[in-house]
Amino acid sequence: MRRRSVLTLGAVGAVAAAVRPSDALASAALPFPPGFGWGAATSAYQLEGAAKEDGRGPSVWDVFSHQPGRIRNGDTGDVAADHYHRYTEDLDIMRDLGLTSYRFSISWSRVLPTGRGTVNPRGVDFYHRLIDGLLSRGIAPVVTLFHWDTPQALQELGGWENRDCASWFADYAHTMFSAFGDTVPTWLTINEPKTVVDVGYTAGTHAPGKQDRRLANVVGHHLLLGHGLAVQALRATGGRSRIGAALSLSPTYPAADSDGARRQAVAADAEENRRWLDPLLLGRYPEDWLATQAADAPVRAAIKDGDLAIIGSRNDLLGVNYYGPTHVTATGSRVMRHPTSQATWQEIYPDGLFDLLTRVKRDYGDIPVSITENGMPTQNPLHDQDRVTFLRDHLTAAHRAIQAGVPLESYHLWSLMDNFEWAEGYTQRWGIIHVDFATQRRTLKASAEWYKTVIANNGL
Ligand code: GCO
Repeated sequence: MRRRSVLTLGAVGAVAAAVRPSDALASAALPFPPGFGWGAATSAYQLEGAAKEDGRGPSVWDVFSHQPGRIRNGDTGDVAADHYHRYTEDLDIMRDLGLTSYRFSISWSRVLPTGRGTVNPRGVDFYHRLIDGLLSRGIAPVVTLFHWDTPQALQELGGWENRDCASWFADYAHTMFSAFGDTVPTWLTINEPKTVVDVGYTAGTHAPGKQDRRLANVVGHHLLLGHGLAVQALRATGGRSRIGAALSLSPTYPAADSDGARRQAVAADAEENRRWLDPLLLGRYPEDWLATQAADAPVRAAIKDGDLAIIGSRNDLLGVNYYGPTHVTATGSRVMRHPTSQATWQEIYPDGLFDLLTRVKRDYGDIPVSITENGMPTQNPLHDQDRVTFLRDHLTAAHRAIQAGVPLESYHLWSLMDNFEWAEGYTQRWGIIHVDFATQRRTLKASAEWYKTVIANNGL
């Protein structure tokens, strides 16, 4: 059944290249709404390289990746996919794929080398060229302001542990809103604050490499505060751009048919999802999550009067990064119930995306949703049929969510091309474009050819 549908799509794709998208649309068995955004996502440190060029300052990831033992094989993002120099070629690849949306992030320390104060015009110019190159190819820029790369100069002042970082971030955001104005239709403030908290500050395997859960939760609050202040800064410009955050969300399920497991799944939902969604979209922390914080937990003191009104400033959209579900036993242990990928933390469960999207609508109303990341790594270099299956199954789930009334407006797979996968270095390839890191040669994988057809047909 699956094999057959791939073959059918392949045949349609060959024809679709020669016809207008509206003609092709009729041939999709699962058509997406007209104007649906077909995208791919990347982030600055993972893709750009040029770490020391044109006045860029270091970020926490430059420092962390150069510490011995932090990254597999001692890899760093110094060169990465060299996108800083090859962005024109990359823009042409995006156009040839037919992308209508591209999510990337701005390197804060490229535009503000010490995080605040003097702007680096050469850094700003790079993003002008990138944005103009997207617009001239009919691709809508979706721009993330913070994808984990805190300027090192600010880290030395405490980074996100310091409440002032929220204001530094809002000032940086304001500088970007002024520089790019309405050429950026969609801004995303913070990417996956959960990962900063859980991996950067608790496990310590991401920058800045701390292992302090209490401090981590303070960081989480300050990230949310920075988000809210940036939303307010955008509103103050009077521009037409929209703004939201990109959250990594994971539907939680009891791993057993017992009251204990069901209770633990609710607790895990508070930790995984509601502690981020509720402040952003409802202007409050969930009571059950707050109850897990000890009376002397520093996060309690970090939450000041008025913060939640700022954090809960109206968002125009919600960015959802979906990689898989969470299953919890009666004792609160996390267990896997579905196949994984080369990323051993990942559980592949497409129906979880349907559950997640319909849940957002049910509990948070009709806020427009963009899938800002979804994907898997595979060791198949070019013939990545496993990724094609993954993408098709998740897009099918997304389509079902749209049928159920979820205002889903766009989909960005992770990732446009192979890149620096954080602590895994270059050992995990997440792209639909293969990058030979020795030559920087780009080659379309089977998944890229497949996605091109999906886009041409505006559906599966
Ligand atoms: C994320 C990340 C990406 C990762 C991807 C795969 O926001 O988690 O944005 O940077 O590369 O998720 O792990």
